[in-house]
Amino acid sequence: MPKIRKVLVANRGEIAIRVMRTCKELGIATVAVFSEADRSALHVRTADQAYLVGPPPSRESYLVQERILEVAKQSGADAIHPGYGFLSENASFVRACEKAGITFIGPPAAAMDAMGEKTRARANMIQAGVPVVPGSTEPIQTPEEAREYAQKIGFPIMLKAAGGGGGKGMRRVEGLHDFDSAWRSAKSEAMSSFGNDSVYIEKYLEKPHHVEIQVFADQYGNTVHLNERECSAQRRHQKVVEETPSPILTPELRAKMGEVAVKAAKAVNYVGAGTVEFLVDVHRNFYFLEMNTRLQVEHPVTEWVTGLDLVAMQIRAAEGEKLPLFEAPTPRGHAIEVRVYAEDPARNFMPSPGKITHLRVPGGPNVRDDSGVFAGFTVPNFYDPMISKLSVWAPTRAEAIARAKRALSEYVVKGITTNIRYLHGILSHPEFVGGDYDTSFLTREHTALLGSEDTQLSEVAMLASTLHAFQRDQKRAKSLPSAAGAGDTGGRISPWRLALKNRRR
Ligand code: MV4
Repeated sequence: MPKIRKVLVANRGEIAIRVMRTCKELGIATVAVFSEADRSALHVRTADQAYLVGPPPSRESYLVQERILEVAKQSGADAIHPGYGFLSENASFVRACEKAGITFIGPPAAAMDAMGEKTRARANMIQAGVPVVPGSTEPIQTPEEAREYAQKIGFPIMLKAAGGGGGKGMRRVEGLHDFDSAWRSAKSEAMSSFGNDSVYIEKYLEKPHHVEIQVFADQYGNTVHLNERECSAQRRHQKVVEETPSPILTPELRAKMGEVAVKAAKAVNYVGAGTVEFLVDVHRNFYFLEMNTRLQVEHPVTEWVTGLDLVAMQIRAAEGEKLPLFEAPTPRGHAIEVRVYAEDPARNFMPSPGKITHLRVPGGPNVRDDSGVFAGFTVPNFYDPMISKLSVWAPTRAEAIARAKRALSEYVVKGITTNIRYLHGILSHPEFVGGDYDTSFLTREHTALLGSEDTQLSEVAMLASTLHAFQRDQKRAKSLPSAAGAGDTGGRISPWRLALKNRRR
């Protein structure tokens, strides 16, 4: 199999840069694609070559398969890395790459097909002997049939869209009394999200953990797992904090879940990096939820504790190299990732795009910042508002939490609002520190995590004292026109400089 010499990265932001960094280390040339909103983006500057693919909306740029393939041919790229999101789990794009003679750095289309639809994935997993959440394998056709099935397995149940995951078209049903409205809304949301209104039923699991296993396979069927990531800190099905090892896993449970994840990947002839998601209940039973057939946002925590470069492994697997490891590496130390978003937690996490006027990025020992932005960059409002992933490593979980908080306290982003304080709040919350937080944590502790009245009041107090110092200094400046420190302002000191000079912390 020929070596890959030039990779087109069909993505933007931090993940495009992440992929290009490894390419450079491997001596592989890189091609960026960008939309009109991303002309000055960092991924464009990072690549050896860059091509405009269309207007800002991703439907008209990053998602246009024909255009991306055209750029691949024009630039002489022999492979495409899709990153995550966009075309990364699109089986028809994988087939189009194959037809065009370009290597898709990812799993085969058939593996994506086998895992894409939830009911099909469940049927495939049952066949393979992988435990799935108890429920139906086929979509349920009529509300009568559904009610009957629900009564058979017992309430509460979950109605889920067959078409796809991510919490869309999902409804908890307590009993017969709220069945009909849940049925209707699940169906209509499934239709608008996936263009498919099929719905099936699962037993509802109370307060589950979301634990996922990273798997990796070469083209010859050699498959390993690379341990888990605890991803229970989510809000509205968006992960906010991820860590590994999971504080709730024992070595025995890790080995068991890893073995099942490998079984799942082998059952669909998986190749490359993939993630098998599980729900873990209060009794520590685990159930297959879905498989993500791509490199994930949170892959850095796995890289921290295994020492592996997952992107390099993806490229090697795509080139047809044999997997160099045949059993799971023992996790070394602890890693935590927090996702920094351009959003305002106080305004219901509304996206806060705009120009970054000042930026200080954390550093120091065992701190990694995967970012797609820089000072002067305007965060577009067309895409996901995640601006960086901050990840840290330390020998123990407690030290990793302390390090992540220290790194967050160094982070300065001005011009836009971010969730940095909110992230600090999560890492300080006793439930997070205790390690047994489930998927209800962020929603349940929403108010506490928004910052106590105390911190809000202290902000007001700080503003008031700055204003007070400013007014006082203005008075002084008037009565003493040649105040000390003047000179460079033509005899008058800037009131701002005086206010800052006199401010006491
Ligand atoms: C569930 C569940 C409880 N019981 N299924 C949410 C996203 C989708 N991928 C699956 N999800 C859930 N499925 C049953 N049968 C609870 C969730 C869930 C959840 C799962 C993972 C991470 C965060 C979550 C937050 C709320 C609910």
